[in-house]
Amino acid sequence: MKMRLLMLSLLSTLLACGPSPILQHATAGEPTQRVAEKAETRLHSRWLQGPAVGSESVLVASFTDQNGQVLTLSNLQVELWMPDMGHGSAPVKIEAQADGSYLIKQMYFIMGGTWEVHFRDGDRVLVTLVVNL
Ligand SMILES: [Cu+2]
Repeated sequence: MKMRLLMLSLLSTLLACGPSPILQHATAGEPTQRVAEKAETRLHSRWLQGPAVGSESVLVASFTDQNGQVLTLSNLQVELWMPDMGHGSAPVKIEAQADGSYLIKQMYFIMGGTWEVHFRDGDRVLVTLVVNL
């Protein structure tokens, strides 16, 4: 009995999704979370479509510094990446908006699982958005 309790508590420890300062597990109804690579860059994002497997997802994203000032990016690059399997997806389409935000279209999450959306300004990684599908 004691052994069984020990096993159970060990199992629940292994399965626990405790809060992590780096990677926070998504709560139900909110499949995305932000992982800041550079503390000074904040991502503000909103899904207009999806995120979904197998159909186009569309995201609006903007970036601010720690003071809330909108960052002007010279060369925003957005890449979908599936870290567990080491592959990406088709290139997305980025449209800069007049208010400093970006409309990111043609995001195709081609299979279920954990995806990362990498936002870079040129070679500099700004922030990664984790999407669990
Ligand atoms: Cu995959």
